[in-house]
Amino acid sequence: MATPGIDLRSDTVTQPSPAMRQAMVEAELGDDVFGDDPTVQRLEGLAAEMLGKEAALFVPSGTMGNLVALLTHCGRGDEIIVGTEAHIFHAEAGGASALGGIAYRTLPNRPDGTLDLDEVVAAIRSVDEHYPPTRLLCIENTQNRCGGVPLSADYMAALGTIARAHDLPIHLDGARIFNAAIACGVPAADLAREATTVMFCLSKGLAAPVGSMLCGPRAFIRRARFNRKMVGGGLRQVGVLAGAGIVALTAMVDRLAEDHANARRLAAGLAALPGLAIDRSAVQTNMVYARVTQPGLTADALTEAAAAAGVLFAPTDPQVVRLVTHYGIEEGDITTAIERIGRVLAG
Ligand code: TLP
Repeated sequence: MATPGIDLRSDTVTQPSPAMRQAMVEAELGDDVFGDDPTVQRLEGLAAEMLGKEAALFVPSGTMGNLVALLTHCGRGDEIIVGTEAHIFHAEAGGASALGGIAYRTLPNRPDGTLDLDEVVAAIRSVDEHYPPTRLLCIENTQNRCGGVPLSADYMAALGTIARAHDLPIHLDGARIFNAAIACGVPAADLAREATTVMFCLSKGLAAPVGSMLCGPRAFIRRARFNRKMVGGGLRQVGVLAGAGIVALTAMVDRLAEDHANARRLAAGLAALPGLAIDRSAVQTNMVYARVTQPGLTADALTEAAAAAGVLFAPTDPQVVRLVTHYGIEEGDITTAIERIGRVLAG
């Protein structure tokens, strides 16, 4: 008998809820390139309001949202400050550089996901004909590769003080900003306050099938709309997706707390298994990173064996795997996943 798979590879694998499917069927549509789609307009208004920004733009993916933001903030030859573990630097195919001529000035993320504030100050270049102009500071919240850790409103405020003193805008990759908000117990707008622009994803823990939002000042979003068109992201009757996005924002935010509780359960269960090491203090949202310590076992080999046993997750480094909880994964699935992984490790 085939073992039903428990898919913990990412929160991107979520299926739309019944209410989302209903909203997609019923969405009132228009051609959004002409600015005619009322459902997209409602979603953009709602996103802007929830993030405390003037305006918002629907984009097909988080990667495109970040790219469009960077293309709108920066010109060719400009430099951005970004963490070495940031998705923008690590996992967006170098798009800002390849397509925008933008240089990355990287700073190491500390284990808690933050950038060291003194290092940020030191990385901001003075105006000099030898130097590429520092144009933007990028920060990620939650910080995915540091464990999905949330960065606090206090940290964001400290970063904002530095950025303002240097007249440097902040772009927030808030792919999972609502996970951060739930973990910190504050509204998402509080975490986005210091950022001029914020991108967040509807298609991850919020369970919409497709789509991300770029939020910021009205004039910025107008220019971003032009850049979205340039990179091929102008969509037509996209209210079919925006309808699901509205449900994501109105019905799916608070339930992220369940994913966080499931991640803590998963981390506790896996930490008790010989052959895995987990920093449980880093498990604050919906991600569990586990180091494979069993002699002779690699992350790839464990991933493959677990998949055969009906638990899917992903290697992120030669000895590290990532498991992500999300809508559709229940407490019982966590118990089953721990049992199955335990059996795999026991050989
Ligand atoms: N992250 C995906 C993979 O690309 C790694 C995942 O499974 O976590 N910012 C952050 C912080 C992200 O984690 C991601 C996707 C993105 C941006 C890009 O979003 P999409 O996949 O919609 O382009």
